[in-house]
Amino acid sequence: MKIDVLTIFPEFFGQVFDFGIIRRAKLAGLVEVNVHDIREYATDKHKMTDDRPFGGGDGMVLKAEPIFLAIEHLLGTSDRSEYSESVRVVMLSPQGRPLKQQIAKEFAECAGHIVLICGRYEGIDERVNEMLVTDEISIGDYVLSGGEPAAVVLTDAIVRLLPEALGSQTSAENDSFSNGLLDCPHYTRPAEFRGMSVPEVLLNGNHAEIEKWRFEKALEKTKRIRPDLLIGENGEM
Ligand code: 9D3
Repeated sequence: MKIDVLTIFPEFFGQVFDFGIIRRAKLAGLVEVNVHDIREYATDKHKMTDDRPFGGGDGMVLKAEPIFLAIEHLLGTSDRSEYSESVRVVMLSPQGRPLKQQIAKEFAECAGHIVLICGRYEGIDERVNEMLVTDEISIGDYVLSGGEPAAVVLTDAIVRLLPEALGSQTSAENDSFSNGLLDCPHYTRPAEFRGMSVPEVLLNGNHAEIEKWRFEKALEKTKRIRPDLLIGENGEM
């Protein structure tokens, strides 16, 4: 898989892809991640990447041309109907579909080349969305100052799902959300720490009882913190 990030702040990404699972996946040749400065595709003498909005208003809008030129350089076309089947051009924006584990899974399974466009300012020229973008994604209902942190989040969520990116596939299957529940509590040695003891059931070696305890704790925690995860799309429990 290849992931290209388009941003006006390339330095933001410094070493963010050089740790843990993403680092290992890169070293194993499972993924290549490259960050590109949109400014390098600006054609005017001041290398302008943004301009004032038509119709007036506060703030600046990212210009279409540098982003079209960057996509043409990376994909050979600026017409999304000509993209290969495995190409995704993702706009990170507050207007996007909220990111879910299922979306990361679909990208990990079906995408071979992903271009992430990081929005900024008051927005981006709409012709970028009309001609280049295949998916518009938000990472949640809160305001960021740009799409860069969202690009990191999405990259992490996708790369760790690539086959063989994790040491053992079982840990991906045991993740929160893959069974629709939050994770159960965990403990390690010592069995008593500053007067706080580990639940007895985890120490007795009865694996059927341990699995039952873990499921009950996960269900109890999900009901309390995230009851929305237990309700189906049609409102049933
Ligand atoms: C003035 C109205 N705002 C739109 C809701 C403007 C605005 C806010 C934040 C424009 C851009 C941004 C920057 N945010 C992102 O680019 C972004 C984002 C986010 O703010 N929240 C959750 N996911 C994402 S993905 C990209």
